[in-house]
Amino acid sequence: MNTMLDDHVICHGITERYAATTETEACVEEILTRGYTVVPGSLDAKTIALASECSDRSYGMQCELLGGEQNLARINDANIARAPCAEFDVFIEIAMDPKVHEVARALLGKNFILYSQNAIINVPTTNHYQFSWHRDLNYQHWTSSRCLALSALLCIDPFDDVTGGTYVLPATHKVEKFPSDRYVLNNQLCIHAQPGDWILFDSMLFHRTGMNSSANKRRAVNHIIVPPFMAQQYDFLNMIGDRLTTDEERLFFGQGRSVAPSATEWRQTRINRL
Ligand SMILES: O=C(O)CCC(=O)C(=O)O
Repeated sequence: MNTMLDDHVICHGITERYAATTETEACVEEILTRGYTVVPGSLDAKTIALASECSDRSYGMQCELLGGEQNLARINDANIARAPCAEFDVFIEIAMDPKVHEVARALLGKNFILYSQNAIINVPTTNHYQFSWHRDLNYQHWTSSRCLALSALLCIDPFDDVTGGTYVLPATHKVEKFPSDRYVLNNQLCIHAQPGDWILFDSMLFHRTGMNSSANKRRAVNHIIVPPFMAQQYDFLNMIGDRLTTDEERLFFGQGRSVAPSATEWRQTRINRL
């Protein structure tokens, strides 16, 4: 028997295992097992640079619309651009990255929609509400055998110990309760990534934004992707329906998912489809 274990895997008493023969399968295995993975995206440097500029501009526009940044600070919502796709098309392109959709399809099945899209602007030495541990499906303290939602965080700037990567507690998507302080401090780890990478994670994984002690902003765009039985956080179709150009975009942003005004209209819609 070969006992050199560092570069190959031997096992016994095992009849079932993952194969991970494709990139997508490898991502899925990591998300199902430890709760997260990091993959290079499909977007070029020019698109990432545009997303960087547009995150800041979108946030500025939203502050103005809501009566100033101080009002967002009062609701713990400073330095987040919510649904930035409403202001800039580049965020529609980002939300449609085929690499992310392939993983979403493998985890959630053929039908999935966008629950939310938020740009997180991590300003040096400035508090951010996302510094606190949370699940993206807030207030939920139960687990499911299948992945219920996929979070897809596009890194716009470098993610490391100095800029404040994303901190995670591996495998906690499979544990109901939030762990003790002692467990958190011994087991938290900081994900490092490059601009253009996606951090993909089970939305039930406990995570937080890391404190930024660099000299520059650290930006990211988070997407929560869910099966269509879950209601969206924002009515994307209402906001950007007229700017969507393909059926795939329209379905992903929620076409056909609004609540039926009555049981008769619910039936009529189905009859009209025949
Ligand atoms: O900014 C990050 O690193 C994580 C963002 C986050 O926690 C969130 O959007 O829920």
